[in-house]
Amino acid sequence: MMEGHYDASDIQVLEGLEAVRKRPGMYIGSTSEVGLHHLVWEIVDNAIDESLAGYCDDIEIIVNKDGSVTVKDDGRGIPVEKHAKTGISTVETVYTVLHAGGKFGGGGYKVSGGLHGVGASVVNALSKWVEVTVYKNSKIYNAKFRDGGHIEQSLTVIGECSEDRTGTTVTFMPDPLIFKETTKFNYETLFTRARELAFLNKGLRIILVDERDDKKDIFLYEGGIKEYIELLHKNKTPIQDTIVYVNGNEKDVELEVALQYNDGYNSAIYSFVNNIKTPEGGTHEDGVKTSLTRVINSYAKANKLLKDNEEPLTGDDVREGITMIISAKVEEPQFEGQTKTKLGNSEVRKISASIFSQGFERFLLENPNQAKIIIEKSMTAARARVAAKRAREMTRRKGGLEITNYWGKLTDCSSKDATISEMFIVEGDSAAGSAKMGRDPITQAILPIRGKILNVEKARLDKILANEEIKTMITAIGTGIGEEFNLNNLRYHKIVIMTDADVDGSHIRTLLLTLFYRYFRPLIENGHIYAAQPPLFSIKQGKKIKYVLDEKEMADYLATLPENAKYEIGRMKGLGEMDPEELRETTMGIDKRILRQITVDDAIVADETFQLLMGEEVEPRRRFIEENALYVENLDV
Ligand code: 1YM
Repeated sequence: MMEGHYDASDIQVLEGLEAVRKRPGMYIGSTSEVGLHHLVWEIVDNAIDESLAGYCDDIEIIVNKDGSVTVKDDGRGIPVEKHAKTGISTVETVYTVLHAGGKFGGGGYKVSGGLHGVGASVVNALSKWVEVTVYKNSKIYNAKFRDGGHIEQSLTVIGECSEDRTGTTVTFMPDPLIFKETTKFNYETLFTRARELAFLNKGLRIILVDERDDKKDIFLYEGGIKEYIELLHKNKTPIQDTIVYVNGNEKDVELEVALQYNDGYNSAIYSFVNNIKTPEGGTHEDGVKTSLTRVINSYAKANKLLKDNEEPLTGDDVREGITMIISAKVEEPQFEGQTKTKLGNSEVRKISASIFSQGFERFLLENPNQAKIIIEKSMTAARARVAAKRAREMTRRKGGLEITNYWGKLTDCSSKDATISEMFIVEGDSAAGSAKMGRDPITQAILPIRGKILNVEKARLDKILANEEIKTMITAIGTGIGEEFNLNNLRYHKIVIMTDADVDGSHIRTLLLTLFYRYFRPLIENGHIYAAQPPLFSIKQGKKIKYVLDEKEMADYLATLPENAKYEIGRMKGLGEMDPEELRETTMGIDKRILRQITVDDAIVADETFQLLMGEEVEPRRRFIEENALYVENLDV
């Protein structure tokens, strides 16, 4: 706008307003139905500013029979004296000079959507006619404008009123030359925004009247946004019996937050700056969200609800099921983003976080039961998140594998050092029992696998993946599978398949190798998969026992003995019949055991075998299994 002195000649004034008529979209967004309704809010904004300044309690919005709209307030009334710069009354100046915010009045009062009456001249520019009436100084003042802001009647005293009667009444008729689509106001649209404004400005009464068909609504919320939450939760199931309400003031920023959790999983956050919706969020919203996460985490830790070794709750965790309204009042808001509905003022982030933290911390301390409900909700969300992630990791592979955080029958080792940790996948409960007792509990984990898996021989791999023990195994390995595979998350550098050297044993081994080959191939490629080799024979000489894997090894060993040596040959029982000592001595103890490291070639053979296993013919299947049973070769070091 022009600086310095200028007189308010009609010509000059109209130059400004003509600009608005030429490009209405620049001032009210569009000339559609949405733009039309902006006219109402521009005028209402001035009344709301007056209420924020503390001078107005009632605002009335009336849609008149002729289609015009009247907005009334009981504030101080727009100043009527001659304006120093324009030489005409302030009322006429406000309505005819296209001015920037803060140029009029004393400043220092809160601004709502429209900046300091800025919108009034825009409304005038886009109206067929406007009439402004001011009640002030026991007088009634009136000014009239026509066809985009031409002064029809300068501000004139048209009557008297009682001393305590003050306020401003504005009536305008939208210009059909501008609003070509429609000039008809929609009651529903007015209703929704009027109610929202009443929620956002507690204690302010907004009356909405439609003279076209006798409708009237009165909005007055002493609880403000707290009552808004109640409304939003009307058809939901809140899990708290109170609504969290925080408000405060810091360095020209005023913040109000109300929130409540429901039993759902979505989060509904509505944020506002100076009564304007900020669907793109911004610094006020960021500050509150960050502080919500931080305060909940520190409360959960301080109260031992969250252990030190547990992962902190994420923002999504603490926002699950939340309904929250954030309303900030900022002196000079900077709007950014695609639709200019994102608050950019960086200082607001810290201030919002600080105000909200203080109030919310206090709420949690004063309401431990509510705090517990909130923390539990967040922790459940965290658990669900972890489970969902695993499920996602699994299901991303073909075949719908579902997995929850499933540790099943795993007896884990106590070491968290993967490089020294081993997991034994053991066939049969009794063998697993011995293995548990014979193991080194620090480095060796035991996962029992029942023969029941055998029944899935005709099942597709994805069915096998749904098997409880397999699920546990996948969880225990920790890497995820398929695309999600991450070797860094491997929990055991040795995964040992420990099965009997019989048909069932080789069947299980085949199945597991196929699984590793298809879904965990890097584990094989990096040498993490082993087969345990329980010995077939024992050679006893007095107290000394030598275990050998097969006949050939036995023959080799016996050849080393003197001719007159006395010994006793025993045939080893199945894994399930060994006692813990035997198992440790022969198969598990790292000093004596023999492990066969599985190669990719082994796995390919197993995979082919698996294909065959899925075939219909029984005999070749059985033969194949027996022929492909894995034999002892490599000595583990
Ligand atoms: C129905 C619309 O415009 N009310 C209204 C507007 C103003 C004031 C009071 C007001 C403001 C100030 C001092 C001030 C406006 N004044 C101006 C300006 N209702 C409606 N009610 N006294 C009264 O800001 O200091 C612009 S709007 F600029 F003239 F002060």
